[in-house]
Amino acid sequence: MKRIIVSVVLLAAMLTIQAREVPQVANIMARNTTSLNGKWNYIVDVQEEGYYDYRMNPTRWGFFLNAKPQRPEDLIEYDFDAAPTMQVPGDWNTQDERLFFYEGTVWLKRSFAHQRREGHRTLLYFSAVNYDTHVYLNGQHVGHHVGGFTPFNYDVTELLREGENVVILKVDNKRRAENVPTQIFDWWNYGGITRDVMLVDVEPVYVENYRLQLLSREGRQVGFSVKLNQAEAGQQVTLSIPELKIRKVLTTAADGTASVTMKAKPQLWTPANPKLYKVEIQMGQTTLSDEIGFRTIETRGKQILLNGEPIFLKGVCIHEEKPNGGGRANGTDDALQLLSWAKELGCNFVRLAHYPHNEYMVRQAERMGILVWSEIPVYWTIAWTNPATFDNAQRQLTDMIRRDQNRANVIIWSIANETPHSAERDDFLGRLAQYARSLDSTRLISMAMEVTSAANYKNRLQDNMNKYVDVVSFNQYVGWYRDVNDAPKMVWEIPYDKPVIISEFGGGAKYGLHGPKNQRWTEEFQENLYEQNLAMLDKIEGLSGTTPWVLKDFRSPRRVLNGIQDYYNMKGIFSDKGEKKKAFYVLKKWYEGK
Ligand code: GCB
Repeated sequence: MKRIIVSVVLLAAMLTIQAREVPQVANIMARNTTSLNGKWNYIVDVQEEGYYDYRMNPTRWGFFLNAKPQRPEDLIEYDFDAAPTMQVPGDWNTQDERLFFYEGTVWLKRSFAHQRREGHRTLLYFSAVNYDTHVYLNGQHVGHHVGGFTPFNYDVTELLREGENVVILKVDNKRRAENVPTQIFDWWNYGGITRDVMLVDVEPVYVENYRLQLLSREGRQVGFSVKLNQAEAGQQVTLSIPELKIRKVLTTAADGTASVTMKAKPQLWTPANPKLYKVEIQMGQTTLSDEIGFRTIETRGKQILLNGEPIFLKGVCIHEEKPNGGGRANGTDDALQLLSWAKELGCNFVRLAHYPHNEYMVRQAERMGILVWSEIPVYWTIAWTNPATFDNAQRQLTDMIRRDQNRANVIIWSIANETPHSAERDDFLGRLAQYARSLDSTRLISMAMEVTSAANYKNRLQDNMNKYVDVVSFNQYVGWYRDVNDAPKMVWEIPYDKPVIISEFGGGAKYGLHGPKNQRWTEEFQENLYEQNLAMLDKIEGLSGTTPWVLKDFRSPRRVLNGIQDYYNMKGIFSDKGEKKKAFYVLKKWYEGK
């Protein structure tokens, strides 16, 4: 009997010492955080012996225990503290040349000191880890997450110790058919903890997320809503926007939410005047600061209207990659570098391809007056009939929207890129589009489609997804995957009364390689391709924007031509080093006229 009681007590203790995943806390930059960035020890585990035993069953004695020999005769065949270190955030491919092409499991470990704060809770927050991640704290499994470009967090209060703590991640970036993205994609599969890691100090009841936006221009109606982490009634949340003389005290309902609509006359956010207001949201001892802009975005027939005025989106596609040799971009400096080039081109818009970029990028664009198309990596041949694949895509969509729903510059949520037509794909994407709209009905929904029929130079866009999108976008590669001389003969039929964005066009050139305009890979070839394409695009009825492919040359394992590509997709308007190719000037001039 005594043994049973002891076991029950032990079991109860084990059950309480647990961490759990909680919904993403928004506006991480304003939270009370302790950074866990810096040097992490890593062990490359090609056969995952730190996770599976020699019968391929998950082992209890895995690397997550961070075991150390206790006696001289003990056999432990790994030692994190003797292992090399890499910088976090950072991909592993560009930090260890042996890992340049590596796709598999790497274990990462870091120790940190912690002091408990009575009455507070602690979350362990990852801005993104690519791709499949198991998180352990002090030897305990905290959670498992899939998806490489969105934040996730765990309440680890009970697992934290006073003094030294050890966090260990098993990160696996193997490509798999059921993943999002799937097995094939035209960019580098950078693995690792690619964005910030931190501990977040919160009160037991905290503001999980909120939304503040202009509801209507005419009545100057501003809406604010807030959601707590718990269904707690009677909590007071105060919203202040000092410059607008707004101060509202809201009381939460039984479901832990509250909302209010108020009259306000803010200056509107525009690319020319990206006005942001200082906002404070206070509850209990905690105040969250933000900077928020007010604008409306809508469509009328084939026009996109920003603040009620038609706007032409002068854009460019961007991958989240650093210049000068690649590696995942992260942080304000990288964002500033990439976005300044887009500005130099004359852009007021960027397509952040092909996955949600880091939050610094979106916020920096907002400060610079650059509108954003944000997308999830539902790219090419997704496993349309696999329910887990759908759940994964839906989760990435949710986390992208939850993170950036207060950014005035984000105007388009895109749910897919160049997906092959089928009934299963239509079902998958249809559900995803409806879900996106249910989460956020205040932005436009789009996806990068393809033109499927092209007899006699007649290109007709036919896609069953047309009814789900607000903006009809499609990629076309006349001049690259088709003859450039076809351009003047092309006729484009887009049989939908919706605005049109050409979400990709372009072709490759090696910076500094010169020759006649019909010689592939020369700057002149790309220059001519841009001239022909821009003239052709000018004839498309309802054209509301373009995002040529792509701002700068970027690493891709699919681009193997020696001496020219060397594992770079060369369609950049800038080289990887930031040199301007001739096409830059053609596009810039065209944008000046728009
Ligand atoms: C596309 C894809 C993009 C590729 C590009 C290319 O259509 O959407 O991810 O990198 O073409 O260079 O072929």
